[in-house]
Amino acid sequence: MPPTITAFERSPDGGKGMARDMRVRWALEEVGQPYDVRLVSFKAMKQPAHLALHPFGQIPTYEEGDLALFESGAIVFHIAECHAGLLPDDANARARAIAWMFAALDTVEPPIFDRSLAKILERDEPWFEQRQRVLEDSIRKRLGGLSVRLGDADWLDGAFSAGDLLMVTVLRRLQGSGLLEEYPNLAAYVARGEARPAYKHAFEAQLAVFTSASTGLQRRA
Ligand code: GTB
Repeated sequence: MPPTITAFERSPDGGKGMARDMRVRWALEEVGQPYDVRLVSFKAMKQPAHLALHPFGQIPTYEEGDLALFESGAIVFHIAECHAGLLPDDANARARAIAWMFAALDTVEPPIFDRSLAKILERDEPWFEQRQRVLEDSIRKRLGGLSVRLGDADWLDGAFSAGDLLMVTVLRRLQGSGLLEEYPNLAAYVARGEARPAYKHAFEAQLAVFTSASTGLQRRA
């Protein structure tokens, strides 16, 4: 039985790959693992059946045999550990790739996500512009460090890894904001990630939730 992941039945982004099932789909496509997708509504996410899989009532989740996982980073890590292609064999290189996974989720993503959330939830607050500036300065600090470290390399540490996969999904959220574009090597890095066949397959699959009649289940062979 292939693993089953969950995704939004109707993602607020209309299928632009911003929801976090995208990184799990991409990882599965990179390693060539077929998977099923169960599409869930906002209401179903808060029901006991889904809460048993995800304590916070969110997507994505991952079920495989008697294993149930939540947290996109943990799921990508599990996929990378179980299949060749997303983590190097060399122990030190593997440890560094894992460090980049944490850096993406724990250091780079928070100010980027907070900025997006503030744009939705705090737009009418009198301090909105000031807070945006603070968040954008935090983002620039992260992008500056990342840009210097990447330099003119294709990927963060040698071959493409799960660290790059997560970092690209995090940085994508800044596309068109002007912030990413201030760092041309990072914009090119994101474009390189998006050009990977596995990324394209994952993107098309999540977009298909919107473009085809949804049956509540997707199968990716
Ligand atoms: N840390 C967890 C992880 O990485 O798995 C966070 C999971 C999470 O935030 N899930 C969101 C969710 O289920 C979807 S991804 N939200 C529903 C809820 O909390 O009730 C966040 C997200 C949602 C929508 C967009 N978008 O439309 O642009 C982008 C990102």
